[in-house]
Amino acid sequence: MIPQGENIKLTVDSGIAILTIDRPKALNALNEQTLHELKSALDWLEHHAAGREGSNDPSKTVDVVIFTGAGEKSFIAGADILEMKDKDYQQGERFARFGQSVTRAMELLPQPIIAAVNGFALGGGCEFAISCDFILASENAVFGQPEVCLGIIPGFGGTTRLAKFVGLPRARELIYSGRKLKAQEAKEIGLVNELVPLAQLMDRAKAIAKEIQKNSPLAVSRSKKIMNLVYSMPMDLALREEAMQFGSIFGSHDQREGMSAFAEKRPANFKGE
Ligand code: DAK
Repeated sequence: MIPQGENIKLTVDSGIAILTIDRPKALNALNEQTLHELKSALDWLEHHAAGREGSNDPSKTVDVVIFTGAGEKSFIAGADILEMKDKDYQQGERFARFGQSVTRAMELLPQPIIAAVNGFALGGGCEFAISCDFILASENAVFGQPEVCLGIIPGFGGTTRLAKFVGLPRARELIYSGRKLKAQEAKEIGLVNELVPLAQLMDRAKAIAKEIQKNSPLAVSRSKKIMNLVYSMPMDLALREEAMQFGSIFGSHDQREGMSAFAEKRPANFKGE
């Protein structure tokens, strides 16, 4: 069964999953319950990647995930400030560690995740967006890391990941100032890949997902893995890993099929194996 939660909705259609944070009363802010529900949904998605054991039911195999917020105003308005405000040192650290494990699970998910940012992506919301593979945003989107305005620091990976999107000097400026930036500026500085009117956001995200879906799921997930490794490894080790992964994909069904299809001038039939 596809997992659902009080604050999370997960649907799967033709290999494209839509994972929605749905907590309208708090502009989709992430409380602990929502983080737990999100983690369960990610576990399920991981087990339903093409070629995984347990993914035998093709109607539930997932090639690409679209991650969004419910409604027209907010993607995720951050971690839940009201739930966080009375935490002590240990509770704060535990909360940050759990949130980090969820954002890390997103990076490690075999399938690409497209963030479809439909409004406020503040604090933890921005951190969840940058834990996706790339960001598509609506014209009303607003990004920011306003934690310092609340007397805290980014706790779900923002101090490490934001720089990967916008470069270290700009990440510093955004985190130290806590200022909010509108969608257009987010696009100009490379945080967002593409801007679309809100009404077209999900259609555009699905169109990109379909483009990705035409390719070998095995090759796409390996590419994702290597691109994330580059950030956690010295360059020489990352290149060695790339060469090993490149080599190990030879002999797979998808490699043989993709190259035979090219030679035979026909479309490839990939299996993710
Ligand atoms: N948490 C809880 N409730 C929130 C919320 C949030 N982050 N954001 C909005 N809400 C709630 C509001 O309290 C309000 O509830 P009611 O009063 O109706 O009950 C409802 O959502 C609607 O919000 P507003 O009335 O404020 O709506 P506006 O359109 O006027 O303003 C806004 C929208 C997004 C500009 C405003 O709500 C706002 O500034 N929200 C807070 C945004 C923010 O500062 N986000 C960053 C949160 S800090 C860490 C772990 C994680 C993190 C840090 C450390 N460790 C433990 C170390 C991450 C931190 C954050 O994400």
